Amino acid sequence: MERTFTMIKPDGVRKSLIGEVVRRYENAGLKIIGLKLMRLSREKAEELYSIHKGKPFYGELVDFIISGPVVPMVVEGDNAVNRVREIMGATNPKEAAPGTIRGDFAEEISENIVHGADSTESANREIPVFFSEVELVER
Ligand code: IDP
Ligand code: MG
Repeated sequence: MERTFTMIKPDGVRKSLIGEVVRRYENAGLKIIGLKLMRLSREKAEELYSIHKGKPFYGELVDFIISGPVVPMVVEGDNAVNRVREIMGATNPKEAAPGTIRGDFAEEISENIVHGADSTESANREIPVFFSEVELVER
């Protein structure tokens, strides 16, 4: 059993895709064990995206992720990290396959609906940025 961190970005919330994203994870047999709706502080946004600091798109990325409410989630299941990444689709929506979240609902790389941890190491770093252990539910 593996845990991963995933988050609906402000564009996904704005487009009323909260239910759609959750449904796709649940339909794949993944379990939501933590979920909330919140607005990120700049500090939390910079912590989430610390590995991108210095890249040309970093400032735009942080400004965007704090531009509206987001839905951070912890998802559990066999191979959860890779399966969530597959359901999300490629980072650039222009390269994302139809049937993936980004392929179906996003147009621009800067607004691609969802975030997902890219490894178990990233998941283990990102989960505590958003959830304390008591907020994660055994089920
Ligand atoms: P990921 O979200 O698929 O893991 P990363 O490479 O980790 O992709 O980049 C984090 C986020 O930064 C992406 O989801 C995307 O929104 C944004 N991003 C990545 N590359 C670019 C770019 O070249 N221009 C603008 N935004 C970018
Ligand atoms: Mg990433």
